[in-house]
Amino acid sequence: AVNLTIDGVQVQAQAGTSVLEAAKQAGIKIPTLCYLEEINEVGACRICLVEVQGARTLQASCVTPVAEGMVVRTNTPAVRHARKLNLELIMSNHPQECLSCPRSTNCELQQLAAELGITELRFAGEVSPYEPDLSSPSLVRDPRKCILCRRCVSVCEKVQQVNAIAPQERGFNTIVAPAFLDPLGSAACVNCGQCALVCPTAAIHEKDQTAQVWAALADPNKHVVVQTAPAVRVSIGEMFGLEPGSVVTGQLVAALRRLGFDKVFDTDFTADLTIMEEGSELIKRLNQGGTLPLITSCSPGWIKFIEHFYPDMLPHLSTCKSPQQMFGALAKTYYAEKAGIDPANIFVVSIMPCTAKKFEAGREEMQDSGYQDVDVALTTRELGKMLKEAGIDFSVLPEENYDDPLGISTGAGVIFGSTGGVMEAALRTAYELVTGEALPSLDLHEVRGLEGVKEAAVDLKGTTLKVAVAHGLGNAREILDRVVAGEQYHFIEIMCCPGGCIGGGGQPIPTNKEIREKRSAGIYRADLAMPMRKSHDNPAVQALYKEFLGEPLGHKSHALLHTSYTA
Ligand code: HC0
Repeated sequence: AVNLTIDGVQVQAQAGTSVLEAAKQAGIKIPTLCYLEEINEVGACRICLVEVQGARTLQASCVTPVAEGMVVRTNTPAVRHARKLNLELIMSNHPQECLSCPRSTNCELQQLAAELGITELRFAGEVSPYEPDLSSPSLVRDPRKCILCRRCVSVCEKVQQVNAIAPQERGFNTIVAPAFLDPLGSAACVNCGQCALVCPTAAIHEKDQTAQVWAALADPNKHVVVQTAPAVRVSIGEMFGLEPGSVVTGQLVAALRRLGFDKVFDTDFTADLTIMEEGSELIKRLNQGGTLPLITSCSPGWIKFIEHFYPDMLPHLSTCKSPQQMFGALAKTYYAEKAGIDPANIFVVSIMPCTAKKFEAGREEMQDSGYQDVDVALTTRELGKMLKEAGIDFSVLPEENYDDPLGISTGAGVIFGSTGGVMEAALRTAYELVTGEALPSLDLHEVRGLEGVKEAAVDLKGTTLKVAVAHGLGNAREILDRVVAGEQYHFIEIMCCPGGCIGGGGQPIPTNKEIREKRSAGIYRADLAMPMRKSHDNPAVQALYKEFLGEPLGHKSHALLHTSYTA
């Protein structure tokens, strides 16, 4: 350990720790802006400056390692003056649009300006020459609001290993953008939105589609149905001051009803259905031969990633559409028939923790009902905004139940929202289908948790199924490379975002490791509280097969619930 003094306090820290982290451990808060623990430690913004005795200049504490005998001061007139000046310079070319900005009241720049006591704009400078980029189906890049902190670049490069954006040009013209300043919509961006999640300002945010939903809700000719993704029920509460991971399923249903949706359904229903289809596909590939390992296909950022970067591995993907898309296809066929409503008048809205779901909903293949299966996919954040606009006080809502039949689900559907959940749900069903016996324990702890790559071997009474789980595309690469190198697996779950959907790019800001852990714990609590925890026990799914689909992988399933991929 290294001994140093920070603001007169004796501090011990591990060698290699930054002064910023050492101060934090000692209870001393140094303000930061570009810093993102373990992801973006670049010293770009110069807000975390401190005085280090003996150094000629102030030092950026996020990139200055502790040293034996170091004497640090974090709160001197020189430090305060320099931080403030640096922030004023960052603000000098920032649009003064706080009142109408999508990140207003949840902007780190705004908050920091308040914390550092900036009360006037002394340097109204030249502004950015770039226009917002609206080309992506999922995300809006607004370079005018970019403070060049590099957080988005680092998360795209290091966590997702996609490298869709990087700093381009020089000096005042520096811009974070795809290579050759291509529009984001034609770059190899997978729409995951992890950039939007870490952006301190509104330089990258989701494409706001709330106006389309308001319009549909106000249209008397439209029958507007909504589905809620598994991960939204453990995060939406955060937008109303609740603890991350609070399970608010019933309040979410009540809130959506008050917004005016005609039916409130659940993506968990089609998550259960996915298990029936994908489980059957796995068993078929195991028994009759077929490309193994089978890899899950429900995460649209992951799908775009494999299409761009590993196209020769596409035969490994399950042909199952994601639960969001299965829902859309069934809402405009099965449900339309059952309810006697013309599918042309049904408007399907999804509430997703995800920005890539917007892209997925617009994919050309996703029209098997004869219409665009899902009309609009909103993020958790967009729903939060709509509820606020409608004056719905989320925290005092009663708990209500989903509508029948597309709102009935099991705990297996809920756990889709956390990394490892699809695998665990699939094994709960596959084990029974193969062995004819119930799993000794429904909880598969080996595939839970936030470790990047998880592996397990499951004994199916005679056959050992080797499975793996990855979340975050950097980890996906690692597992794909293992497969290419000849490692044998039968079944792999890949989710695009760190933590799975609970850490999705459309989730409330902030989303960090600690918050992901709390949301994940919420998911497993919600699973435990469900009366049924295995997808094949879902009576609404059983009825769907009996009344409409026939059997898993049957003719109708093939037409409505399965898809193909583009290299
Ligand atoms: Fe997910 Fe899904 S679990 S991708 O992580 O499979 O977004 O929450 O809705 O579709 O169900 C996201 C979350 C979903 C889908 C489901 C899957």
